[in-house]
Amino acid sequence: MRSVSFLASLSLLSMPLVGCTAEQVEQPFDEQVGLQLFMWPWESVAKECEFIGDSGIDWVLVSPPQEHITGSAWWTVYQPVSYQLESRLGNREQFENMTKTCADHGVDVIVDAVINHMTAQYSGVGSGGTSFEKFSYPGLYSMDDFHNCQLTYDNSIQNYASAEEVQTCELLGLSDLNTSLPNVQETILGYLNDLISLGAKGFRIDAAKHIAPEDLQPIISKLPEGTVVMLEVIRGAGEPIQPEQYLELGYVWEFDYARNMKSFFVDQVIGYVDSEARYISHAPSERALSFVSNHDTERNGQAINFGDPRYFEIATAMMLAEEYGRPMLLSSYAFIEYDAGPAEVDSKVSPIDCSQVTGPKETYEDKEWICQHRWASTIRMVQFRDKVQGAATTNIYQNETVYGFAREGKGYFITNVSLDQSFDVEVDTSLPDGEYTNLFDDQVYQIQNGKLQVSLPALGAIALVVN
Ligand code: ARE
Ligand code: CA
Repeated sequence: MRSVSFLASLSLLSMPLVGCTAEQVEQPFDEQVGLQLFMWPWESVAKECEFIGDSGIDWVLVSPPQEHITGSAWWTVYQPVSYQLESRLGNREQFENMTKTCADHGVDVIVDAVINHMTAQYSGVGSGGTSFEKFSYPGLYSMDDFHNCQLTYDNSIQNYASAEEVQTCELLGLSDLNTSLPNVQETILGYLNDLISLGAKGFRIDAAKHIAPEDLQPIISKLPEGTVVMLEVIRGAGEPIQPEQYLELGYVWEFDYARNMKSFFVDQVIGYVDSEARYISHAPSERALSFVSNHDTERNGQAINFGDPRYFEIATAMMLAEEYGRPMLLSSYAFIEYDAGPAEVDSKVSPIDCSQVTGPKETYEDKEWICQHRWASTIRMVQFRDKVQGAATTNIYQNETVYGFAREGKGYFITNVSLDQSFDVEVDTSLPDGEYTNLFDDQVYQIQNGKLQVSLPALGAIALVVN
């Protein structure tokens, strides 16, 4: 099944927001692996979609496509100037060509929709030539269309413990749209529908935490049937706004998944061993997107990033092997400075060529494209995930820095996250006896009486699957 029919039931969306649990929401699609192509230009995405589709990856998340403020920092694309598709990543025609080409290869394009705010600049000219002021965007919004929260000295969010502040003040000083207004909702819907008319299959709602669910509901409920919605509501301890409040609107990224994955490698202890307890603080699996890192967490220290390529490789494999959520891979570029954008010529991101990449390198140059999604073990694990679909997590093994588990009768994954110690293990794999090839390195292992006996080196990993 290639076409995503998420939130297919519109009646679902007319249900009251209060008193409805996630269980009531239909789950029309099976395992689907996504890939965030951070700051990839449309032409490069289009070229890469053949490989992506052939690999069994089902959807890609692309960076925001709308006109944006100018500058070399990557985050200019998160400051919309208009909803024209004129950006450093490409134009309207290139965007449409990308969605078509990707669809031809069975890959859905999910678009990062920046709809909470516009810019933080006093005034300027955008990437498509539009002149704007912080509270005035010709043909779209004027002063009255923005919140003016007056809750903080500069109108920007200071205190995440105040829900009102989080949703009506300015995130990072970005002019905050008054998303409760019908005309603002209408304008946003117009933008999203335009993207759908160009072949977008769904959206990541950027900064969804900063838009009240009741403001999003009237927008999302009017999207065509089958539109996929993913919401960025970062889980923050003790905050009044939590991902759970958005589950009826779509999927949420479970940030604790990425954080826990990092702590497994850094602290070398797996938080909860039991398969249920492991996800205890997480959004329900059927509503969650799991990820090792995204473009924010690879920069802010909360997750594993390209600086530890072997961690990234093993963690990605482990995510694909685990039952929880729907995984999203990340493919991005190396950086030294937080702000640094990718290589550009004439304010357009230069084409990306991943065709020579088959695995992680030890280190990366500044601005080098890492092409994580081309790593052989990752692609094989995408196929592992397909093959173990529906199989329960069993035979959990944990000792010192070694953690392993089976997807009952179908696949087995084990890793040792120690940096310097190897461990001899004998584990019950639940797999039929026979010869298996490790998806990481082609080494062949024997399973006898369901058991695997092996010396697992430092940062070793084994993934076996029944073909
Ligand atoms: C840039 C500069 C800022 C400057 C601003 C305006 O870095 O210093 O004030 O411009 O001039 C991205 C970049 C930002 C960038 C912004 C605008 O990450 O650096 O600012 O674009 O160009 C909160 C939100 C969450 C948000 C994160 C960043 O809840 O939604 O902050 N994430 C999304 C995107 C970002 C993007 C934006 C939103 C804005 O993924 O890439 O910003 O469109 C706790 C809370 C979280 C909070 C987090 C960080 O964990 O629980 O909710 O996340 O702290 O504050
Ligand atoms: Ca807001």
